Amino acid sequence: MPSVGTTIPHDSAVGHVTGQAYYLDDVPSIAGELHVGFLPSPIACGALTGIDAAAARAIPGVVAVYTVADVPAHNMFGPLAADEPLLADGRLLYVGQPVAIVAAETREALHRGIAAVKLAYAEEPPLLSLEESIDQQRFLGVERRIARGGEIEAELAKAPHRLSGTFHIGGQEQFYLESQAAIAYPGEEGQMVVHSSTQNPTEIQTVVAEMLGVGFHDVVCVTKRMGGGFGGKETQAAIPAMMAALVARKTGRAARVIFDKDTDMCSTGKRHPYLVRWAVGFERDGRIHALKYEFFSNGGCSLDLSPSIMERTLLHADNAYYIPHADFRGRICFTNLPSNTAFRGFGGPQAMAATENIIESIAQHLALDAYDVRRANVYGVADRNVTPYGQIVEKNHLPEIFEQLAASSQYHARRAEIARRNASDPLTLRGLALTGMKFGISFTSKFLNQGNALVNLYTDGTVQVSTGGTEMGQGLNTKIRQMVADEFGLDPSRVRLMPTSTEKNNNTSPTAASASTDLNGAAAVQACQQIKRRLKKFAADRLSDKAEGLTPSPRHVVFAENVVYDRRRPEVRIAFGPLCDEARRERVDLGARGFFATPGIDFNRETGRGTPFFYYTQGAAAVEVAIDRFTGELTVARADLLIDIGRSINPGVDRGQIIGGFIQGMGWVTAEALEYNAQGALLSHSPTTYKIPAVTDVPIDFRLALFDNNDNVQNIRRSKAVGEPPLMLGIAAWTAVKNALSYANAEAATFLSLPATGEEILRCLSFQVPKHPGSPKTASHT
Ligand code: MTE
Ligand code: LUZ
Ligand code: MOS
Repeated sequence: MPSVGTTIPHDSAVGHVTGQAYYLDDVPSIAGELHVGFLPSPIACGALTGIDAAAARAIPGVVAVYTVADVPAHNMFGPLAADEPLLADGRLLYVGQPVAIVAAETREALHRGIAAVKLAYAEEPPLLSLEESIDQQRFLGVERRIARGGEIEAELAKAPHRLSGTFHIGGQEQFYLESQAAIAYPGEEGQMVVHSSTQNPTEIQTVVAEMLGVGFHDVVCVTKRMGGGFGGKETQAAIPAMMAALVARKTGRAARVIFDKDTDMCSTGKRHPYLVRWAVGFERDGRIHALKYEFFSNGGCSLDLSPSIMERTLLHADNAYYIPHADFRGRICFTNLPSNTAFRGFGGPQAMAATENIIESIAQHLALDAYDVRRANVYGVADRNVTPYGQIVEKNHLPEIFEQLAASSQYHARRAEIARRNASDPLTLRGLALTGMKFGISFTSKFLNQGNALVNLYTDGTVQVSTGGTEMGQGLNTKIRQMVADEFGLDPSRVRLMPTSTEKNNNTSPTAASASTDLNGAAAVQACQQIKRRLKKFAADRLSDKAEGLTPSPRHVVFAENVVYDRRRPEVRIAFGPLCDEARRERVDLGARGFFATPGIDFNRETGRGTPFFYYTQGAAAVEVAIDRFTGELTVARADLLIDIGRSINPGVDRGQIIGGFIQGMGWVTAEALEYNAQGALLSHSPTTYKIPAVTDVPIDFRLALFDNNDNVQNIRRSKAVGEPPLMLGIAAWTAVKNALSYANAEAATFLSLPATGEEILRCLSFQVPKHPGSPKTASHT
C-alpha cells in the first residue's frame, strides 16, 4: 500500500503532545555552558557614544561583556546586502537593537549583568511611520515595477468608472511558540558547531563563518526542528546564532542563547506594514480595465528580505483576477524599527488584500454583488489568462473553484438573508464575502529553486534521509518519509528523517516559499532512484538464482510491501532487509545524494516579465461575520474553504496546514495590531497585549474541502504546495467586515483599514473618518 495520499501522523506528533520532542532549550546543558543574552537599545534613533561594562563585569557569575569591538571579523551581515549590524556600531537604529552581549554562569547573573551595563547616547527623533518615510524619501533599495498595456493614466481615463484611494495594512508578529534560539560549541582549530532554531541552516553557517572570519567548512549548523518559524526564522535566526558563536569562540565554552518572548517580539522583524495608493478604472459590469498601484512597505532599519518580499507583492497584485492594463510599483521605506522580514505569504497577502479591497469597493460603487464582480474579473481558461508579468495561468481552475464554493456555501441565498436581517436587526450587523486566492509556487530568485538530499540504506532494510529542508511543524519530514517509503515499497516506520545539518546537505535554500516538499522531496526521490537502479540489478540476479528459468531482468524487479520480487514470478520474494545485507556483501553502494532543480522557470527583474512560478496553488474562501453594532466586536460565524492542492501527499497534515494558515490569516486581518509608543517602543510585546486568535475565535461553523485535481503532473506526486496559500484565504474575513459595514455606513466602509479590529470597526460604525483615513496606529498618531 503506498503511503503517499494517506494520512499518517506527523513524525513528532507524539513528541509534540507529550512534551518529549526536543526544542533547543530542552537540550541538556553541556559542561561549562554559558547563558548568553544582550542589552537592547533603549532608543530608536541616535548616536551611541559610550558603553560602560565595568559594573556588569564585576557581578559574580558574569563571565564577559562583548561589544562591536570584540567581533572577530565581520559585524555586518544580511541575506541580500550586508547592511545590518550584529552589534550597534556608533548608531542606534531601533528600540531593542542588540548593543552588548553578556555571558554568564547562570540566568540570574545574566539578567543582573545586562541591567548593569551603562550606555551613553545622543537621542534623535526617530522615523517611525510610512508617511514620514515617504515624505522624506528615505527609501531602501530601488523602485521595482511590473507593468503592461500602455500608459496607465490614459488607460484609467478610458474607463467609464474610476475609484482611487489609500489603503493601510498592518504588520504581523510571527508568534512562533519557540523563540529565537541557538547553542554553539567550539571545536578544534577554530571550528564551530551551531545548533539553531532556523529555517535556513546554510545561512547560519555562512553568517557565523563570516562573523568569525573562518571558512564555511569550519562551521556546521544543525537544526533538529523549530517550534514554528512562519518566515520569522528565514533570516532572523542569525543574530542569536552569531551571539552564541561569538561567545563560544571568545571563551572556548559552549554558549546558549534563548530569547524570552518579550525580547523576541521587541527585537525581531515582522510582516511588513504597507501603505498602498491605488487607482482603478472599470466597466459598468465591474470588469477592471486598468489598475495602478504604488506599494510602500515598512522595511525597518535594513534590507533583510524586503526587496524579495516587494517582488512577490508586485507578482500577486493581480491575485485571482485578469488585469489588462496594469502599472504596479513598489518602494521599501526605511524606519527606525527592527528590520521587517518574511512571514507566511511573503508580501503576497498585502497585495491580495489590497486587490480584494478594491473589488469590494467596485461592487459597492456599482451596487453589484461582489461575487459577480469577482466572477467577471477572475482569470479565464482559454483567454484572459495571462498575468501582468506575462506568465500564462496554466490549468486554471479558478472559475470552477468560485462556482463550486458559491454553490456549496449557498452564497447567494445567504447574501439575501443577510441583507434582510441587517435591515431589521438593531444589534448585529452581518457580512459575507467570497474571495479568491492564487499563489505562485517557486522562489522568485531562480537560484533558490534547488534541493539536495542524502539517502542511506542500512543492512536491516531501514533508511535514513537527510535533506536541506527543516521541520517547523509543517510536516515536511512526514511527507518526505512517505515518498521515500513508497520508492522502496517500505512501511514508513522503516524510514527516518534526520536532523538537518550543513554537514550532510550543502548550499541549501531556506525552508520557505512553501516549496520545500517539492524541492527536497524531489531530491530525496531522485536519490532513492539511484539506489534502486543498483539494487534492481543486484536483485534481478539474486531472484533469478532463486527461481529456475528466470532470466535476470532489472526492469521487472518490484519493490513493494517490504519485499522485492520479479513481476514475472511474484511468488519468489526476498525481504528488503536481507536484500540490503546481501547487496552490501557484494559491495553494492547503498547510499546516494539526490539533486533537484525546478525546470522551466525564469523571471527578468529588469523587464518585470517571465515565468517565475512552476505552478499556482489556488482556492477561495467564503466567510460570514457578525458584528456587535454597539461594541464593534467581531465573530466569524461561518467559513467555507475550497482549495486546490493537487493530490494531497498527506490529507491530515495538509488539513492542519489549511486550517492553521486560514486562522493565522484571519488573525492578521481582524485582530493582530502592533502598537508602538511615540518613541518607537513596541507596546504590544506579549500575548497579553497582542491578540492572536484563540480557540474561541475559530469560526463557529467551519467547513473545508479540497478541490479534486489530478492535473498538476509537473510536480512531485501531482501534489501542490500548501504551506503559505491558506493564509490568504483569511482575507475573506476582512472583506466580509467591509461588506457588513457597507450596510451601516457606506462611506465609512470605504475607509476600513486592515486589521479590522474591534476599535477599527467601531470607528467606522460611528461615522468617524480619521484624519489619516484608515491609518494603522503607529507612533505618529498615538
Ligand atoms: N506550519 C507550521 N506548523 N509551522 C510553521 O512555522 N511555516 C509556514 C508553513 N506552515 C509554518 C507552517 C511557512 S511561512 C512556510 S513557507 C511553509 O510552512 C514552509 O514549509 P513547506 O515548504 O514545507 O510548506
Ligand atoms: N523567500 C525568498 C521566500 O527568498 N523568496 C521567495 O520568493 C519567497 N517566497 C515566499 C517565502 N519566502
Ligand atoms: Mo515562509 S514566509 O516562506 O518562511
